[in-house]
Amino acid sequence: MRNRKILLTGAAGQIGQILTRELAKRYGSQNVIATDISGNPGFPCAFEKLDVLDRERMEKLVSENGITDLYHLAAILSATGEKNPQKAWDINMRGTLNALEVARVTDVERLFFPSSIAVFGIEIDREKAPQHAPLIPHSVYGISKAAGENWCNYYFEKYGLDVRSIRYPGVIGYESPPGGGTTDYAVDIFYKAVEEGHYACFLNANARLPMIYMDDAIRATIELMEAPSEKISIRTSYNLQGMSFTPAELFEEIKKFIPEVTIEYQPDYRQDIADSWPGRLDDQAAKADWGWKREFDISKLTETMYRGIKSLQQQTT
Ligand code: AKB
Repeated sequence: MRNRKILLTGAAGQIGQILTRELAKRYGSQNVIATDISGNPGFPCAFEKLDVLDRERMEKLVSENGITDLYHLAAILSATGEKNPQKAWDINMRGTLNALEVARVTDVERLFFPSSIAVFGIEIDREKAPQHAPLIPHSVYGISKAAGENWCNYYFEKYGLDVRSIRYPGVIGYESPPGGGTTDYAVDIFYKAVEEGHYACFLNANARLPMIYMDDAIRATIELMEAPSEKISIRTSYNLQGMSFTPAELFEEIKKFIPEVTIEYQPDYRQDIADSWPGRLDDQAAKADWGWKREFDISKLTETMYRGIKSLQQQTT
């Protein structure tokens, strides 16, 4: 295999910021190019502005820099997507097709596509969403991710493009802010608990959703991308399970660190999105194919988030 040369789209997003730093550490910052439509949040590697709808510029950046690994992260998430479904469809779908086409016509060897728990709908076993299930999503974001997964599979079958993908649960971390998702409450709650001692939650107390701590999500992504091709049996997208909890359960964990914290529940339109998502995923295929194993459970996550936010606070005071 050639030396890796990596380009990320949507690198300034919640996952992108952390993944870019990790890839720069692992492969050398001279081998990583971060791109985003918004500004550079301080990457340790090269940064280029890129709108993923601009296929010509994407192709130029990829071919001129001899990119081997393309991480196409740019997307509009579930909650923001519902406010402007046409725009979400354009960016998510056209952006993905541009990335697939650019990979096909250049020397890209591997493409990573982030999918989501949003691909599932209410018709499946939501206690443990199977790897292979009918995908009837109820949000425009979910529809675009389900279609994206199938396009990935198509490019693998038709063109032999080595496409790899994960269905991320809600990703929780303290070093980069989430942007416009339904699972964002699980990050917001920590900041509000530490800074204000109170949280108004936009989901119901009992809205159980799959979640994962950032370190596990990043490690899973890199492990999948580094796995030998013959180990990858799924070219749509792999289910990935970290942990599952409700807002009420997370609140109880946070209380162990901040006993005086209070919560109120004010479910809004995002509760409808959460109602259509599974509470847990069956990730047996990821375990069997490339050895996935989570490290963070709810108590390790809570302690890490609490201590991380506290230390950020101390650095700024
Ligand atoms: C969202 O809430 O939209 C995302 C996701 C689960 O894909 N975090």
